[in-house]
Amino acid sequence: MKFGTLYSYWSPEWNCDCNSYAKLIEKASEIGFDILEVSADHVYRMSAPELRRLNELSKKHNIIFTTNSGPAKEYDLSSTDEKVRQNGIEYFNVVMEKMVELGSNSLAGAIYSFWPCDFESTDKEGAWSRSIDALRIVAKTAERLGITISLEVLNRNESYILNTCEEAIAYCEKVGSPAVKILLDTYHMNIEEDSLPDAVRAAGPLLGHLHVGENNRKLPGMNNTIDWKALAGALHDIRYDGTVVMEPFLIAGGSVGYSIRLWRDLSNHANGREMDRYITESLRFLKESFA
Ligand SMILES: [Mn+2]
Repeated sequence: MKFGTLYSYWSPEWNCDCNSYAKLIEKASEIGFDILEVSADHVYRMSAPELRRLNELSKKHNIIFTTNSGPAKEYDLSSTDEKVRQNGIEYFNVVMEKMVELGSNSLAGAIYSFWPCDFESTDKEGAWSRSIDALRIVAKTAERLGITISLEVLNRNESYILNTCEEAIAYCEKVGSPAVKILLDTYHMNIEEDSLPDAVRAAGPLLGHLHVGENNRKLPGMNNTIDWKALAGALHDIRYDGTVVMEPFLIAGGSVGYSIRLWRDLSNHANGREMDRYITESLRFLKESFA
């Protein structure tokens, strides 16, 4: 297994330019991560020289990139508006072309719709039908480029389309592409699944990516609300040797706090050095738990 973190851990803002990513590659490597998870939207907006620079830096520091997408509503592959769906198909095609330049072969998130959902529409059957058709087109590009798309199962407050692993398995089977898999996230699973290990076992070879965090999105090991040993057992059972990425959110305020609905500090008012210590300890905990 390879371990990583989402880029946004240290900042209350989603914004991250090329120079900031360059620093994060070095930091992630120093801490001992294998992976830095970057934003698909940032990749979409980066120039060819920027993508090349980050690609070279990642090789120098032995970091691989996974690419995280919480698509804007204008790219909603489940939209009733055909123009919006087409816009989404074109968006993900560009994202994936640019991922190749960056050197990333894993696109993960709520690719089938937009995030966070505003629940203006909750026509699940219609959303499945439209997004499955659109995803089949996007999947062709993924297959051609050697990219895996992992669809994130989200809790009921963030989506109505895929809330459990069982739903995601049925959805993936309908898409029917070897490039389309499932992203399970312990934070969402803890709300929706009867059993986290059983969900992992059910996903089996369809598990393409794993997000880890405690019940309130603290770092793994910070409060042990998740039974990490049982989860590790299930990952072992399915012989998972893929990517495991933390999505910790400790800092309230800013655009990150707003999106995550974090209205209080979970970091114990940590400074930068303490934030580094927390995540270093969490990585050690995770590697020990999953070994
Ligand atoms: Mn997640």
